Formats: sequence, structure tokens, C-alpha cells
Amino acid sequence: MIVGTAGHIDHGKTALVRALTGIDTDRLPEEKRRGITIDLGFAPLDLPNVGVAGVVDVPGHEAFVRTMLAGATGIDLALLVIAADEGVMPQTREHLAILGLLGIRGGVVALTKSDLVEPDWLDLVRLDVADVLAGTAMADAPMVATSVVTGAGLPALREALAAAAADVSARRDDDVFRMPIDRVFTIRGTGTVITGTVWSGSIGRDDVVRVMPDDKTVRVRGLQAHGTAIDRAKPGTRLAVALAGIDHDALTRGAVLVSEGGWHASRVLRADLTLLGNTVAALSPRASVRFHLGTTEVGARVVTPGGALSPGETKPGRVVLDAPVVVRAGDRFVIRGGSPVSTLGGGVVVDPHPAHRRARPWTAQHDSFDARLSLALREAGGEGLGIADLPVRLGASPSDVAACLEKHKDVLRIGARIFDRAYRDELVSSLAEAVARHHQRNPLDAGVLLQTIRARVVGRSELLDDAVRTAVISGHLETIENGLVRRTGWRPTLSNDQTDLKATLAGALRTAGPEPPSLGELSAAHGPSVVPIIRMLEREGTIVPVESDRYYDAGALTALVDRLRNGMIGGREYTPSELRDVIGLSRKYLIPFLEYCDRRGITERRSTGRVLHGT
Ligand SMILES: Nc1nc2c(ncn2[C@@H]2O[C@H](COP(=O)(O)OP(=O)(O)O)[C@@H](O)[C@H]2O)c(=O)[nH]1
Ligand SMILES: [Mg+2]
Repeated sequence: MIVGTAGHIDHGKTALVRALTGIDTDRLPEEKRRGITIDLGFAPLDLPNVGVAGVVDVPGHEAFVRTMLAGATGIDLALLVIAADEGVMPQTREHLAILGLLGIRGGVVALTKSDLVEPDWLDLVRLDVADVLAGTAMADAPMVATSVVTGAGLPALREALAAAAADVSARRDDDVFRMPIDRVFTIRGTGTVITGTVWSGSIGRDDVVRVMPDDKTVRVRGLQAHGTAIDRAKPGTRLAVALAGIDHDALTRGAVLVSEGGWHASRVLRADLTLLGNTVAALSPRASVRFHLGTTEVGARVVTPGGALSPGETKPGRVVLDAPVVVRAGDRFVIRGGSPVSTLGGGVVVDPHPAHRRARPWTAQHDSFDARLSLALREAGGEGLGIADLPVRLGASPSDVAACLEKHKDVLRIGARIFDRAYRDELVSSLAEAVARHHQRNPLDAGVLLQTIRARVVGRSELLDDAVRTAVISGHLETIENGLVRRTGWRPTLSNDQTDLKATLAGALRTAGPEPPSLGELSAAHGPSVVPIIRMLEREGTIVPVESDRYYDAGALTALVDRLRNGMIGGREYTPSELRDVIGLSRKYLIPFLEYCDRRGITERRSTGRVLHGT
């Protein structure tokens, strides 16, 4: 449980934290070198029936905002501090806006320095504050007047915090692990130590985790929470982690510790973007801003299609980052800019890895996991999505993802990936159409090579396999020998002329016997239908290719082979000219015929001639 303080400078945040916890967070930086047990800006706060919460409080407005942002999903509760003598001030409003942008819903308001004002005044301040809070993230927060001088209101504040903490839903630890790193240091004897707040999932001693965005693998040597060594840490824990296998220098604030798999750095992300209502100007398209998410801060450009983002407006767009950042769908981020720097707005990550080309912004209404999954599947087309990537890509726990995949009607699961079922069905139609077109253009072909039509559609090979299988099962296509497919029931059909030509060609080859004309000669004499009809005769076994462009009548070829066999004595080597005498062919036909016999294993070629095979 992490409590984040917020409020205008000098309104008494640090004094209040000291009164509640006994720790002076303003003095912590000096004590930082004392090591792992002292966590910069975090003070342990005992809450009745809740346990120890970590309260984050750091000095200085800029540092403060950064720490709040670093807390993002790390902060469970906000403690908004407003001095009773001054009331709401500019930084109160900025911090309030940030709490809203970060999606922090629970909190308590402390009206500090109540000893400095009259009760009547305090009542007026209460009304004024309630007005400002109306419609914000803190609208329903209880208000407690406090004084660190008299001690008034402190027990009530502690109780209000405990009650609010009990209302905050427990974070799930059956989720992918992520912890943004906010500090890195070296401890003699321990090595590299980092600190941060566990945002999701859990981490245990000896776990192997990755440091992103550099993607280095490290082992967890030890864990400490609030100064005590522990074996496993749950989400929402302030944690110090000793790491093996990495140097202090290789780690920076802004890096993120994650569990294996599914996490990839993003350069472009899709988001619902909001510009705060009190900003003076619209955010022009492609405006340069600072992007804050967790402990990461990078330059970025915000791209909102259809023109500028106006004050108070929320619309879908893209964020183009100057450096790779590890984000997850559902993450809240803040954008700051201007001079002096102030909070301009922020957004919710809708898709950390949008498709490169067709990436159109998704609108805010696509907020259910099911709907986003359908959109992502559609965009992924023939590539599909890796199931292991979905918890990060679409922002749901692995078990929720698994449950959704079970019943989602669009999902076609093949191995470790999922595809859009409609895309697969379109592929089936495309394949069937490609085969039909081939039949139309080549009506005498038995079919088309599966390989050829697969090359005409787009998709991963496992999806194409599935589409072919589906086309066969659904009766669109049938596979025939030699890697050929055809429309189910399709047979080559001959016109009357072609039927005549088929007989003519078969007759011509039969008559020619051992010295048949080439395919070129036949085509020259009979026209372009010769080739497909010859192929058909070949498929039927009437004729046999001896060379690539010369076919023999099957009977004539058998007779020729017999003549060769009968004329040769086993074991004796024959030169080509001796074999010409045996079978009486001219050299032009003889050599290709002998090579055919070698290929078929009838004869065997030796250094000076041929022998009958096996003799
Ligand atoms: N009288 C009075 N002064 C307070 C109270 N709380 C804080 N202060 C004073 O207000 C000043 C600013 O307090 P600090 O905690 O540093 O404010 P921060 O900037 O919000 O952390 C200090 O001088 C405190 O002593 C209070 O309850 N009563
Ligand atoms: Mg302070």
C-alpha cells in the first residue's frame, strides 16, 4: 500500500508525514548513503487493520511532481494537503490534475495548520475546497482538519487513511511482474541494488527477470521491504532488490524490471489523450512534449488526427517517443511542457505496439478487453498475435486473457498464436478463387501447385496451412498427387477440336516410334494447345518424356528398352557407338535415350561406356 502526498509548497506535507510516522523525509537525502534500509522519500506509516503503508514525500515542486509521476500505478491512495490559512493554490490544482490523469481514485484531504485559523474560517475553507474538488478524482475524499502544533485531527486522519486503504481493491499478484526502477546504488558486499514500487505481479528471491528497455537478463539475489529481508514481494510494495549479473552503470532511473516474455519497448503507442481544461492553448498536431510514465521521462510528439487537441478535450491519437519506453495497455501517463514547465495533460495507453502502417487511432469507447482484442486481431491480419504478448499488449492478466480466448468468437488459435477467424475465412475464399482462376486460364491442367497459390496470399505459414486444411474440409478444394490442388470435382475438359488434336498427337508419336518429333516441332505444326494436351497424355501414361522437350509413345519406348536389354551382354561395357549398332538409333536420339536409361537405372554409366545395371 503506497500513500502519495500532494499539495502546494509549504502547506505542511512534510510536517504532517513527520507527525504521522516520526520520519523527517526532508532529511532522508542526507542519510541516503547509510544504505538499503533507507528509502529516499518513503516513510513507513502504520495504519490500524491495514498494516504498514509507504508514504512518499520529497521536497521541491519539480522533484515532487516527478515522484508523483513515478508513483503512477504505484500510488494507491492520495493524501492531499491544503493549508487552512491559504486554501487552494496553483500547485494544489496541478497535483489534483495529475492525480486525475493517473487514475488515482482513493484519497484523504488534510486541512493543515488548523491552529492558525478561526473555526468560522475553517468552515469557509471546507466549502471552498469542496467546490474545487467537485468533479475531480478527490471529489468523494473525506476532509480532516489537522495541526501538527496542537496534534488536532491526527488520530482522525490516521483512521480516515486506514478506512480509505481498506476500500482500495487489492492488487492482483497473478499478473505479469513490473517494477519501475527509481534508484540504483552499490552496496559493499551486496553489489547492485535498485529500489522501486512493484506495480503488478510478484517477484521472488532467485527469480530471473529482465531489465528493460535494454533487455538484459538478471537474477534476484535478495529482496527487502521496509528494511526487512523477504522471500517474495506483492504488488504495491516498496522494495529494494539486490541483482546479480548487472553493473551499477548499466542501470538507470527510468529502466524497468519485468518478468520474462511479453514485454517489448515501444517507440510509438496508441493512446486516448486528454488536454487539461486549464491549459491556455490547444496542443498543436505533432507538438513536442515531455512524456512521463513511471520513472521514465522522455521527449515525445503527440499526434492527434483531425487537428489540435483543445483544452479539456479527450481524443484518440498516437504518441511518438524519442527513446524506447516499456509500456502496457491501460498505463496512465502525463505530458508536461511549456515554460515554465507545467502539466499539460496525459492519457491512457490503448495499444503499446500498434501495427506499423494501418495504425488508425482506436477510440475511447473500445475499452473492453474483448473489443480491443478484436481490433488488434483485425489489424494483425495474416501475422496474428503471440498469446504470450497479450497481457502487456492489451492490458489484462494472463488468466483473464486465457479465459477470454476460450470464448471469443473472433479468435482462431493455432499453436502459440491467435488469428482473426474472419481473415482465415477470407484466405480460404482467396485460395479457392485463385485455383478457380487457374482452371479457367488453363482448362487442360489437372490442377495448380499448392505452393503457387500459397504465394499469392499473405499470412504466416501456420495460418496458410490451416486455410488450406479448412478449404479441403469445407469442400472448396481437393489435393491431388504431386503437390497439386484443384477445385473439388474439377476435371480438365476438352473441346471437340482438342479431342481430335489429342488423338492426332498420340497417333503421331506412336507412328514415329523410336525417333519422335520434339515438342517444339509438334507445337509449330499444331498450335498452342499442344503443350497442355501433351501433359494430359503424359498424366494418362500414354506418352513418356525422355528429354524435356521430347516425348515417346509408351509402347515404343518399352520396345526400345527391351531391344537394348536383349542386345547387351551382362557385365560388358559398351561404348555409345557399339550401342548404336545394338539398337540402331541416330546419335541425336541415342544419347538422350541412353541418359534416360541411366536415370531409370536400366543402364549404368562407367568411365569408358555403359553396362546393364546390376551386372
Ligand atoms: N502552525 C502550523 N504550522 C505548520 C503546520 N504544519 C506545517 N507547518 C509549518 O509550515 C511550514 C511548511 O511545512 P512543510 O511541512 O515543510 O511544508 P511542505 O512544503 O508542504 O512539505 C513549516 O514551517 C512548518 O513548520 C501546522 O499544522 N501548524
Ligand atoms: Mg516538504
